[in-house]
Amino acid sequence: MQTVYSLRHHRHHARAELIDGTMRPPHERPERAELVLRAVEAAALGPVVPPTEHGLGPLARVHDERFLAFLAEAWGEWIAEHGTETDALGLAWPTRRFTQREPHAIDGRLSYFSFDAGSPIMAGTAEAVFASADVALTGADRLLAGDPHAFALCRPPGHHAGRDLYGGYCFVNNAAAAAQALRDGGLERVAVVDVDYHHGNGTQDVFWDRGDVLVTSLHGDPRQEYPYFAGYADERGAGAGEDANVNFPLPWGTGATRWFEALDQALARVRAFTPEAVVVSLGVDTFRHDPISRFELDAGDYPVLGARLADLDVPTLVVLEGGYAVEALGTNVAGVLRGLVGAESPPRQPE
Ligand code: OKP
Ligand code: ZN
Repeated sequence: MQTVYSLRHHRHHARAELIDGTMRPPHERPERAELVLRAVEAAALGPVVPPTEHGLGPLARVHDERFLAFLAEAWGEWIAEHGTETDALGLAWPTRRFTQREPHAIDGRLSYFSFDAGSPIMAGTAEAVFASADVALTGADRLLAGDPHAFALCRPPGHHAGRDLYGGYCFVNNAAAAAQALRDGGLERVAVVDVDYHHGNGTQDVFWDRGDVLVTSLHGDPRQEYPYFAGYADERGAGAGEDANVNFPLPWGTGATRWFEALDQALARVRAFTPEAVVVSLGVDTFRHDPISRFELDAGDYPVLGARLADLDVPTLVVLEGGYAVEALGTNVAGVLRGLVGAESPPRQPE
């Protein structure tokens, strides 16, 4: 199994994150990808390769052109207004009864194209997020070339990014772009299995009215958990996409027994859909010790998850999303991948 990885993720490194009412060092930081890379290398799962450049074309299949233009321009406009000393962050959002017109000023555009204040933009953000998308698209290429598995070690993550909205540390929806690329590469039906702790609202948005891409997500109940305004079980898609969106909201404190019950229900829906490829949005923020999440999965549960995905017996692209317990992040991600490829335990490392 190939792992696709780009060093360009380092270009995105927020100074601080607005969380719990205060500016703190960000959870979503470059170290995350480095730790996952090291664990993947230690598990000897296969070669690590750089992405190939796909340009903006495949991203325009899942995002609005104006949104992509905004991402590319935002930093330049921000520094023209505010200088380079701060990250770019919106402040006022077009909620109920506000007009939905795109403003001209950068401060307004930041809010127009985002849904939270937790996703700062800085000098290298666009470069990093487009490289992250290239990582996912290169992973999709591996499946189209006939590989049974591939791992897209994406950073920044993507599953919160909608057609024209960023937020939740996500700017471009890597998994959605990959799923669309698989469709455009000739596959008829693609299923997304989002096991990140947070609802994949962006992926749901992109494929909402589409019957050719099934989107399933297991996540914290939106009544309790971010992103709060999506992820209910009655969100089932619309038009041709009716019943091709399947949400499994789960309460704080959900442990392995209940979580795997929901996973089995999701995978039953995936099987019934008979996809030609599966894209897994893999967040390991379901881990018991994750600092921003409240599920209770243990390290031993991740290889089991990988094995359940392998049981689908469909070409599978794993796309990295969240996971913030840095001491266990690499082990847990590598655990899923080991389960997926059928490696029972990690090879012993020479000291
Ligand atoms: C991104 B991904 C928690 C605040 C949450 C944003 C979380 C984004 C998660 N109290 N802030 O889905 O892992
Ligand atoms: Zn998450």
